[in-house]
Amino acid sequence: MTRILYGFPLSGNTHRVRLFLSLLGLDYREQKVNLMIGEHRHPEFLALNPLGQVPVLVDGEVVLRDSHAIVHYLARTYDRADVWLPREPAAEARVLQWLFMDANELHNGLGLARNHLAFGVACDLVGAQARARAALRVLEQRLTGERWLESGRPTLADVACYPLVRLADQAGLPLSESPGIAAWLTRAEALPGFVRMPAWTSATPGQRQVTSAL
Ligand SMILES: N[C@@H](CCC(=O)N[C@@H](CS)C(=O)NCC(=O)O)C(=O)O
Repeated sequence: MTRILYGFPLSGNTHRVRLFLSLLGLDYREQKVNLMIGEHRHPEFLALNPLGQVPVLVDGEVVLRDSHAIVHYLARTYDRADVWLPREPAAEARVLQWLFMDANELHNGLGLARNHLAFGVACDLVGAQARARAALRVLEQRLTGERWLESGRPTLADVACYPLVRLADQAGLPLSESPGIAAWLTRAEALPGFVRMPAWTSATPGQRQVTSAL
């Protein structure tokens, strides 16, 4: 079966899916959609995702957009032991809480601040960083005494939140005063199948240069 991840190396949303595919040990091919030159607005890509955003996963006949929907699909389809996403409704919803927090509070905080500082995308930086700090406080509180976000073991909650939190320094919010989060990132990076986000080492014309620590 053909499995293709359409994504971009610097995209945290793409990395969420790349990371989970790797943690599940699934084979796939990655097709780069170069956001810097507008490939996400080409008709062929818009046919896959009319929103013009990466990532998109093509899994045989199934075509899905949105990293959070994609990782949910992958968990339900390929994680037969329900290790990453519990079946019991309340336990499942507790994991999903973190996916939605990533898509809302973390994206609108860390994500927008990073887009501004790293890629020059206009935003209210002060507001975005304030939202990011509030979300990071919640994470730090949770991870002070807990090794993982839910269920006492690695779940989709950790996979969902990892990429943007790992990029916090690019949002102007280094994690030096968040020891719980820092230790959690280290634990996540030791998981079997963990893959790093592709490093960004060179400047793109017109963009502020960021040398990723990843
Ligand atoms: N909610 C979506 C957000 C996807 C998204 O914002 N992708 C960015 C890259 S990280 C993108 O494609 N931006 C291009 C654009 O919006 O023009 C997800 O989780 O996948």
